[in-house]
Amino acid sequence: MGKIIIDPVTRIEGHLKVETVVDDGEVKEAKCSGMLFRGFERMLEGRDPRDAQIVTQRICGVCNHCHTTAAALNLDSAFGVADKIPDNARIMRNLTMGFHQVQDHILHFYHLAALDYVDVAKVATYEGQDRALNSIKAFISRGELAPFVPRYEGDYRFSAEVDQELVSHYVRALEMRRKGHEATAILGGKLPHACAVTPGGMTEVPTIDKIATLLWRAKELREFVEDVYVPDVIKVAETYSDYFEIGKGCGNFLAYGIFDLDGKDPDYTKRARLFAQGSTTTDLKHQPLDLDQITEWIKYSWYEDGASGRHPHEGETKPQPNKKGGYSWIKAPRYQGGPHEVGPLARIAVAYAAGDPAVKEMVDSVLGHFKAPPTVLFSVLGRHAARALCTLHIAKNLENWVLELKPGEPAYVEYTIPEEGAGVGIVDAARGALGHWIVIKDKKIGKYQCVVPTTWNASPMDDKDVHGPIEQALIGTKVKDEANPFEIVRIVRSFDPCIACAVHLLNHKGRELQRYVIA
Ligand code: NFE
Ligand code: MG
Repeated sequence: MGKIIIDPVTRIEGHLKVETVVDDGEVKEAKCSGMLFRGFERMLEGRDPRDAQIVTQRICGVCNHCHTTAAALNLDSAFGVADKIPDNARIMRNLTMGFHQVQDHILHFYHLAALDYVDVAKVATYEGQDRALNSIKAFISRGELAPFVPRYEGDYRFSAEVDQELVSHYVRALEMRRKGHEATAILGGKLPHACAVTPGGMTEVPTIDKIATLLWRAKELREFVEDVYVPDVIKVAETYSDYFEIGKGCGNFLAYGIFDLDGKDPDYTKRARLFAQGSTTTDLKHQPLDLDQITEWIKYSWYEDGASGRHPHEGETKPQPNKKGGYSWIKAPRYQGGPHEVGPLARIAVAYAAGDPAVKEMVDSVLGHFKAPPTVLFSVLGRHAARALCTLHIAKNLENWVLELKPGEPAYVEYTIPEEGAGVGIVDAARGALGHWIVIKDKKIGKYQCVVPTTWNASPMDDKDVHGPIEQALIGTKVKDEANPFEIVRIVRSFDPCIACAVHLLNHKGRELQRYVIA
C-alpha cells in the first residue's frame, strides 16, 4: 500500500492537491483539497450591492465572465427587474457569455488537458514548414520542453504525425481564444472583467459595425470547433478508448441552464434556456431544478462548525485553519442531500434527459460513431466529448444571436436598490452550475454567497462521510504505473477544476506549507 500525492495538480487553474491511497494497483481512498483560502464573500459584507458586480468577477481570471453574468442576474433579481431586462441586453449577455465559453472550452481541451494524451516531444522529428512547430522543435533540440513539463512519461499513443498535427492545433487554439476574448470585449467594454454588464442590462449598445465584426469572429470560431476541435476530441477518444471506462464519478448531475432564450419569467429555474436546468442521474430521467435543495456542509472543511448543512442564503464563511479532521478550504455542497457532478457532462446529460432535440441529435451522432450506449458518457472521455458538444452547440447559435440584435433599441432599464431584500443568480458557467446569492440589509450587502462549479466537483466529504464527485471518480481506479499515475491526472483534469473559483485573498496565515510527494 502506498500513497500518491499530487500537489499541486498542474495545468489546472489554482492549487489543488489530490491524495490517493493505492493498494495492489488500485485507488482505495481519495481526498481532494483546495489549498488556498480566499475571502471574497467576507469582503463583500457591508458594501453597496452593486459592488458585487465588480468584485465577484475578480474571483477568477479564467471564468470571470461567468461571475459577471451570475452577479448581474443576482442583482437584477434582488432589485426586482429580472423580468424587465430588454431583449438587446439579454442577447448581448448571451453573446458575451457564449464567446467566453467557446474560448474557455478550447482552452481546457488544448491547453490544459490534451497534453495528457499528446507527446510534444515528437515534434523533434517534424520536417514541415509550420513556424510554430519549428520553433517548438528548436526548443526541444536544445533539451527544453517547457512549458510542457512537468509531465508523466509513458502512455502516449499517437503516431508522430498525429502528435505534430495536434501540437499545431494547440497553437491555433491560442489564436481562436484571442478571437473569443475580442468578441466578448467588443460588447463587454473590456476583458478580463467586463464593465458593460450591469444590473438592469448592458451599458454597451449594439451598432451595425459591432454586429459586422462579431459575425466574422462567430463564423471563424464555429468553423474551428466543427473542423478542428470536435474531430480532435474524436481522435483522442478513438485512440484512448479505454478512458470511456474510467472515472465515472458520483452518477448524479446538476445543471442550472444557461443562455436565456426569453427574459419573461422572473424565476430563473423555469426560464427557457438554450441548455436546460435540472438534475438527472445515469438513468437520464429529468428532474426540475429546485434551489431549496442546495446545502453546504463543512465537517471536513477548514471552517468553524455550527453552520453545516445550511442553504447558501443562510451560509457563513468563518475560517478555522487548523480544524481537526479538516482537509480542504472547499466546502461540500450537496443537492437533495447528495453529491452532484456539474459541468459540460451534467449540462449535456440534463439537456438530453429533458428531451432537447438538438442535444439529443449531437449526442446520438457521437454515440453512433462509437457504436456505444449512453452509459459511456459517464467517464473521462465522456466529459471531453460533452465539453466539445457544448462548445459546438453554443458556436452554432452565436451567429443567429448576433443577427437578433436591434441597433437603436434599449439595452438597459432603471432600478432602485431596496432597503431589504434577497436575490439569486444562476448560470451554467463553463465548468458547471454557478450560483450567487445576496441578502440586502439597509441597502447594503448583508450576506453574499457564491457556490461555484469546482466547489461541487472537488468537494471533500460531507457530514455523512460521502465523498465528492472527483474523489468518487478516483476511488476504484486501476493505476498501471504508480510512478506515472496518468489515470489520476486524466480523471481529475476531465472535470476541468478551477481552485481559484472553488475556494473563496490568499491568507498567508491560513496556508500550509506544501510537501511534494510521489510515493
Ligand atoms: Ni475559475 Fe469557474 C468556471 C466558475 S469554476 S473557472 O467555469 O464559476 O469553479
Ligand atoms: Mg461559497
